[in-house]
Amino acid sequence: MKVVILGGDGYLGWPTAMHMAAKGHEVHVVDNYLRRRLAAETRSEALIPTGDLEERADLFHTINGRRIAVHLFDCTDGERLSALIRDLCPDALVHYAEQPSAPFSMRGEAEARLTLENNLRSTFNVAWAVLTHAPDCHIVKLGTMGEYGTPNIDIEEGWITIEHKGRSDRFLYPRAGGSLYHTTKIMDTDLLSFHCRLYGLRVTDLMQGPVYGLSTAEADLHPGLVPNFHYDDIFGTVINRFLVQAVIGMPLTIYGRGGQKRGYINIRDTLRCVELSILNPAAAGELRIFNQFTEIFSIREIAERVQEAGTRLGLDVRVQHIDNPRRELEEHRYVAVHDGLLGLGLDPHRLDADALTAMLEMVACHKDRIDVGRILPRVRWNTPSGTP
Ligand code: USQ
Repeated sequence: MKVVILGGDGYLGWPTAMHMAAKGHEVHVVDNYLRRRLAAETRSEALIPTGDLEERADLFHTINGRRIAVHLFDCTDGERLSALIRDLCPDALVHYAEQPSAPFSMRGEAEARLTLENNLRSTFNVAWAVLTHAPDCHIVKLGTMGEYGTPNIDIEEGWITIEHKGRSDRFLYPRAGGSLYHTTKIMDTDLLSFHCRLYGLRVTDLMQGPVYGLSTAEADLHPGLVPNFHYDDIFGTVINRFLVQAVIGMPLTIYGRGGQKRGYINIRDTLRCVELSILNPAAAGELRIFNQFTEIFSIREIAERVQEAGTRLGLDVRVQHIDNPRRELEEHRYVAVHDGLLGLGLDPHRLDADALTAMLEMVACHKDRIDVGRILPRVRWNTPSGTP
């Protein structure tokens, strides 16, 4: 298949590109290095420096023999994106080209505006480029479990049938984003839903939970192929942050009471989910939604597991509840269906002691690069300016 990956330089974009290329697909990546720029501006660079896309694609070619084509432009530029889709006419397009950080989007007006404009424009441009030049192309869009919020009823897989005054109909499941970033993802889903209903676009929207890990089959081939592993408060996700904290002997930062539950997924499973979605496309006119996570944990449970694994390695891992910089429920129900991808053949990796120990060992190899100054929360949700 011919696959275009937008946001191909990202934590998930680059590993997805290698995974799909290694499976024999023709892969094209697009990126404008927005996340690298934002990370540099907020002192949030990844733990392990990575080469730019051209360097990584060359390295991958030398090691694996397969080429990944690199296109450097901004997906908010509709003309550039349309021209690429017209020239390539891909079978599938994976859309990761978004500002991915909830804390960044809550930092202040400029960051909120950038998140809103970048995410919605890129999604709108994707819909139009595909409709105009490759209407059969299957769009695989990265959404987030955070679109649903933390409702007091079971979370269905994207859609819910509602009975009202003796009649029933099927609707998108109610959404309630906890940050502006999450809200842009809700708006993306609505945009795609509209274009599916009216013009027959085929879309799979993947509602993914926080991802963890830095090992994939291809990334493990060479240190220069590693994903952009962030551990700071802005771009780092919680498990990756806890691994780093454990390695440097800093107490694990549980925000508030730590009863916040989310659905987590190993980066290896993310790649498989995207591959399974591509191999089993949505029908024309269908907005298919999968909940992309494998296990649900509270923050307290994650901290306990990291502590256990760290103790195995002789680390002194402590846990500290700190003031929650976010506005979120700290104790709540979280029951979410996630059958779709399992039905397509996903065989999940578990967050067990062996997995955590292996990740701690990998992080420990880069201990000298860890900057303690970027770990504690620097953004607060409680004022529109993001300041404490
Ligand atoms: N948390 C802590 N301590 C920390 C960091 C986070 O207790 O040091 C808590 C947060 O308060 C939150 C939970 O961990 O309750 C998850 O936070 P996170 O930073 O791992 O994830 P989040 O900001 O929600 O965003 C990440 C990705 C985003 C993706 C989302 C999926 O950055 O792109 O959409 O996970 S979800 O969380 O399901 O919405």
